[in-house]
Amino acid sequence: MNAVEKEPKVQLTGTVLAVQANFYQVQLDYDKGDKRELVPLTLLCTRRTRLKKIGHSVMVGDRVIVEEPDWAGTRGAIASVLPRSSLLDRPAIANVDQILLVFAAADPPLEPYQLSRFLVKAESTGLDVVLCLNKCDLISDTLQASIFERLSSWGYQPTFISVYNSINTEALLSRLQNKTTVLAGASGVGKSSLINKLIPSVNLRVGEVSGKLAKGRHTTRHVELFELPNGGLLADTPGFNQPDLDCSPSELAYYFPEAKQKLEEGTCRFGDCLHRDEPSCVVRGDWERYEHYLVLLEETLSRQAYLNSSTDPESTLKLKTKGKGESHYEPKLETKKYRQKSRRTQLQELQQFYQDED
Ligand SMILES: Nc1nc2c(ncn2[C@@H]2O[C@H](COP(=O)(O)OP(=O)(O)O)[C@@H](O)[C@H]2O)c(=O)[nH]1
Ligand SMILES: [Mg+2]
Ligand SMILES: [Zn+2]
Repeated sequence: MNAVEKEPKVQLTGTVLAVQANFYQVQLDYDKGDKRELVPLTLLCTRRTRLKKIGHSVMVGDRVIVEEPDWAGTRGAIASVLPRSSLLDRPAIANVDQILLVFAAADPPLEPYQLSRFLVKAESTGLDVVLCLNKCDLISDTLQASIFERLSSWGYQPTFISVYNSINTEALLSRLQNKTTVLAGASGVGKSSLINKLIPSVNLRVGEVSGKLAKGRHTTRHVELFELPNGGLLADTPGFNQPDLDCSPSELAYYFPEAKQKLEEGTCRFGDCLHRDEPSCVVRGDWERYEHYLVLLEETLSRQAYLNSSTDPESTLKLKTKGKGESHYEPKLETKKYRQKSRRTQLQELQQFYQDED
């Protein structure tokens, strides 16, 4: 008896744009002039059980191979996940090329320490960082020039944009073309407005504090990659004003471009110099953000001490962080889950901190 030859499986590659329950929205790679032109561009997919068995997760941004798409129903199954070139944890997105950090030039006023913190967090991912200052319609040319000069001394050349007046938004779009970009920045700077401007079909709500902050409870905000009109993908991030720093004390200086430059031009006497009061240090000095460095250094040191203590089962200490990197230890609560300060309390403390700064 002749074995019936099985038809080869149809395989396509694509990118996961969104994950909902057990379904994956996959944007198929699109080749003009190819018969794929006839294929619907996004497929709703399930994941092959084999992938589940080997515990391979499928996440937003993943490049995947989709098998046996059902042309009529626009369904398919993810058979495998291609190796990732990068992996962000919060939000969880694979294969990101760059971070677009958006802050406002005014309203809310540009807060140097907060901006620094976001910049350091962005740099710590190792991805390229693009800095934009929105709402430039609200400031004078003179102020704009002085902000530019100041941030240049930090090692950044910010692009001033105005979503309202369409200033530099086209130029920005070209920097996003054919790349996967994650948008980050404090609440209220105009991130949702910018996405709406760049991708009119998206229509996000504006002027809304998103996520946990607004609702005071845990709402799982799912990440989604939006398709840019000229190619490329863009993801928003949940609204938060103080990103967690999870880098080690010794690497922190490298996330300040102006300090990194000093480390490339010279060498500290001690290999493990933390650039505080060690003799013959090339980093310590009169650069504007040195103070930010010291504050963030304390935070990374506290975090490291906490991590070391919590891997020790005998430990009964728990790290408490108070605003500007002041940390101390308190006896750990008996419960497994650490009791966290409410977001509202954190926000109030933060606001208090900024008021104190003025
Ligand atoms: N003056 C001015 N206001 C803007 C601009 N872009 C956004 N806004 C306003 O800033 C506020 C916050 O915007 P939103 O997009 O929700 O910020 P998000 O929290 O970063 O997503 C809203 O009231 C917007 O209308 C701009 O270019 N200029
Ligand atoms: Mg928003
Ligand atoms: Zn040093």
